[in-house]
Amino acid sequence: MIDLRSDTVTKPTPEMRRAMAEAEVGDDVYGEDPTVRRLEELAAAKLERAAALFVPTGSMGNQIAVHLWTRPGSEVILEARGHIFNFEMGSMAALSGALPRPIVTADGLLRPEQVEAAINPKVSYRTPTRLLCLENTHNLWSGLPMPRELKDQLVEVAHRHGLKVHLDGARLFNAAIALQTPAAELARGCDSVMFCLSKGLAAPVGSMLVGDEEFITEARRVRKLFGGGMRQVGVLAAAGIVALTTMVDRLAEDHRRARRLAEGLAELPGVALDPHRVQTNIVVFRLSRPAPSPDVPPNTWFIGAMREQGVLCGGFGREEVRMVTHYHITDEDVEHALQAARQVLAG
Ligand code: TLP
Repeated sequence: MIDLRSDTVTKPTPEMRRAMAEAEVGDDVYGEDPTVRRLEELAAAKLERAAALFVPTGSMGNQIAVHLWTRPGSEVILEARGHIFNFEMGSMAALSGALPRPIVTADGLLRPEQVEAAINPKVSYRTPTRLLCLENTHNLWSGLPMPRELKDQLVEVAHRHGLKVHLDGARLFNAAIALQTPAAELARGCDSVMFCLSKGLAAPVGSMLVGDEEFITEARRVRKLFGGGMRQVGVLAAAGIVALTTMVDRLAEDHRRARRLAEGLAELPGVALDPHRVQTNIVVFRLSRPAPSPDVPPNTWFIGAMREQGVLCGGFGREEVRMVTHYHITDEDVEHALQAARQVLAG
């Protein structure tokens, strides 16, 4: 099977497995795991921040930040197709009592004036707006990277109105490679940043939450509150260190393959896709033709037919299909997937 469902399916590299087997460990709830500490120092240094915290998942990292930057009954501004709003189980409401204020955009990029207009006035009879969440790269917008200049403008507006800014940088290093801008620059000004080790960087588990000392001290407390205090977790952190030190530069290969995939798909009948929008490792496109049976959503039909050809893809809504390139996807796999799509759409 050629698995294009997500870069989350990546398995640890041989070097990671070795590092995991040999990792020095201790009880991380007591702050005694030397490998976790090394990973946290490395992550903080990469983003030029004071401190970092190893968390089990990207979702937990995001939700710890939401919890710390909001109060029950306050609002969070985010892009309407963002992960925090769509794929985190309503946890902002369930865990923090916060209310999302989603903003619909035409291209996945929030504009400063849209954010400014969505901030409630500071009067006693309006819900306080406390947080702006950004996503770089933007998953559902075909992995769109957010340029540093736009991020700077958004941070400026948010801070001017007293909001905090959290960056969901699950794929921040993909953005850094695509924009040829250091990850630290893409994150600068954001009050907290989450990035994942377990996606394109191929570590089996784990994400990092990064910020200043005070934030990370509080984040450690909330991680325990959410049930994420882990013990001899250096075995996982060891893979994270290998991920951060050896797997970033090769992301360019995933981006090249995703672009090739997008260009091939865009030529097929029934595919609505602008390949120029694909700048990182995610290809999202709309199927503009109905399924053979009217009861089946077009993407469910397409995904099922692709599976029969040995290719796994993901779907959103009724019409959107997602294909993600990663460490295990070769040039031949891309050509095979294109051939499969050609057959499915011709038939
Ligand atoms: N994304 C997953 C699914 O949940 C959709 C994927 O396959 O892409 N932020 C962003 C932008 C993400 O894409 C994801 C995972 C997360 C946060 C959450 O990370 P995890 O899965 O570690 O909780």
